[in-house]
Amino acid sequence: MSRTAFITGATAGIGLAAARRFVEGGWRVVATGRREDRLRALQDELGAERVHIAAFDVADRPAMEAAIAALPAPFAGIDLLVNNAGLALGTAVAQEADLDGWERMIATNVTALVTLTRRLLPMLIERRGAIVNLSSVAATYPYRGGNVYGGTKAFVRQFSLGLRSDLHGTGVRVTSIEPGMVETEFTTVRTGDQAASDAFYADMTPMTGDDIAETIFWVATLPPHLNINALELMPVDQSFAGFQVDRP
Ligand code: 8X3
Repeated sequence: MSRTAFITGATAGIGLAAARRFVEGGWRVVATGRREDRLRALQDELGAERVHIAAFDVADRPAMEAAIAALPAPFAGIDLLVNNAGLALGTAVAQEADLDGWERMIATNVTALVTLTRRLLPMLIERRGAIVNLSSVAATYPYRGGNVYGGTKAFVRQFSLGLRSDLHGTGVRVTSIEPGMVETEFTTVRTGDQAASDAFYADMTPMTGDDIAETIFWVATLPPHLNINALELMPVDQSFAGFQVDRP
């Protein structure tokens, strides 16, 4: 029997790659995101029998509720929630950062993620489903200018582990995926500057959305007695060594 994955942020990057990977693996996908034209293109590519699209901003709770209520029958039973939608805004140090950017990151990366999770949990428990949350290496390794972004991703990691505790005995699996550098729209969104993104990934080999999608698919299709609690990935060219010494 074909299973259904609900993937947020499916218009680009990891979410888009995951939608393709799950359909290729025989799943149905509910693909959500803000940009309807991109969702339509994805549905045209993969077929309406396999992909249901719902265009809404995850931070808009009434829109999220309406999209869930409107799921057509073949897509109404969710077996896997992939909480992928999220963003970084800005690289300024905390003392200079933009508060609106901070609020938006918290609204999307934290508030929307817990809201959607809470909303789908009864169904996921009923179906002995799974949750894959996209955290980041920034959850574990702080870096200059990472402040609130890193804080939101540490929340995602710890919330995932907390969910595991709460869901013990239900058969529901929960995983925190924590990637380092993945070349997607991530850095262009963060900096507002394609050239800055190109420079960030220059002269090294970053991971791709497909790399992470493959990992999510692997986690979701392991035998049901196995739970990957947390999984940290980096490109070989990236490392976490980063102490700074101030020598005035
Ligand atoms: C962001 C990871 O390493 O590009 O989630 O800052 S990194």
